[in-house]
Amino acid sequence: MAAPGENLRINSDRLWDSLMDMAKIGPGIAGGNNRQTLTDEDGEGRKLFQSWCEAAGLTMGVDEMGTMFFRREGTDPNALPVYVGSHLDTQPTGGKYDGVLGVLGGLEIIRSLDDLGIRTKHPIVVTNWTNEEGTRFVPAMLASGVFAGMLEQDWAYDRTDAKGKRFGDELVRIGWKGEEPVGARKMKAFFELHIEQGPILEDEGIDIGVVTHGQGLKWLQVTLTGKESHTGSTPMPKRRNAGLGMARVTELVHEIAMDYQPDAVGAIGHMDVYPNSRNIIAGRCVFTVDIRSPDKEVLDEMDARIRDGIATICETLEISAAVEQVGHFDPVAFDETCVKAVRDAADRLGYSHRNIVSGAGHDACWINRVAPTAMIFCPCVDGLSHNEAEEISKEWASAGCDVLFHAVVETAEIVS
Ligand code: HGY
Ligand code: MN
Ligand code: MN
Repeated sequence: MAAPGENLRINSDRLWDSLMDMAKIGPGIAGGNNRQTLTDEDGEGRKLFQSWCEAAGLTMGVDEMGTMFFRREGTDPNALPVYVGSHLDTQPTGGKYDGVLGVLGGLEIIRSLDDLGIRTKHPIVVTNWTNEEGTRFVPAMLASGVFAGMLEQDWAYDRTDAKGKRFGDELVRIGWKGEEPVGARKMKAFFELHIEQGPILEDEGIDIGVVTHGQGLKWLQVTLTGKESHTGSTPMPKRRNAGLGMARVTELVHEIAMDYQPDAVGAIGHMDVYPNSRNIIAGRCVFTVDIRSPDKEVLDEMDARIRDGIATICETLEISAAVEQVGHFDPVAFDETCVKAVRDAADRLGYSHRNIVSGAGHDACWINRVAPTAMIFCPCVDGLSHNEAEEISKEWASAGCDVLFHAVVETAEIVS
């Protein structure tokens, strides 16, 4: 394929302005965003994105999971489109760039192609995947998982949030349940630009992460059941303390992850205690174990050791446990041709780059199962993400988007 011209660059100011305008929707309390999936704020962000895409002459399609597709025609309408995108939903205390950079970076490519009057053979489709974060409705990467045929749509519709609201009902409520069957769309390739969400690129002073792999992930939802009783009058030997159990499992997960350094990670970020009263021994605790590793065998071994450890803790404390796997994908190796297009683009544009494995999960990890897929990382300040203080520089955003531009246009084949 003919590589795009040296001079192809996106409009850095316009990209940055669009990021700042989107960040005004669902503002957090500390400078970031709270635009959780299928909330009114998510609906507002979707409408703004739709208005920008339609102003750029794109035609919208929405599938039954609410994922948004905006198509720029190619010269060959039958050629498989090149997809580009990420997610607009955020964590409850999320940053302005996680996911959003990849969606608005895709739109910036379209806007730049129009500025330059460039046509491509293959259509290009900009995508906003529903519920990448998985914080309001578990699991993460829900819509892309259904699209890839790895998660059942009805099961997805029945996922409920902490207030018992159903995913399927909320999708209808905000008016974004589309008509398209999920997964019907076929892709020539999918590219996702994302912030690294880790410290490597910034620490090494490197502009671009050429993402070769994504680590595997397991989310285990654990329910520990003890017995509510008075914190003052219940003798210590008679207590069945689910809260103590959760504390010991938290330590266990950390210790097991530390056994597989430097790559494995493990933590518990979601914890609910019932009845959560200051003077009642916790009768029930519900929490989610998040373990990850680039090595499938390690991930499975950690899973087994954690389940065994929970059983031992329950026996000692005379409490019971239920463990449900609510999220999982195996480690991912991205498509070599697409990864090469990313690496060659960084070279051509003169940006420093290095291979990198993604610590976070992304929609690309699922889409890689149904289409050739690759990711591009840009650095983020202190490697911080899933924190309202998440920050990137305009230069990093532009460099990442320039590389995305070249990789997408090379794959979509410039015609004129
Ligand atoms: O959990 C993840 O890795 C992603 O940020 N949803
Ligand atoms: Mn993300
Ligand atoms: Mn995220």
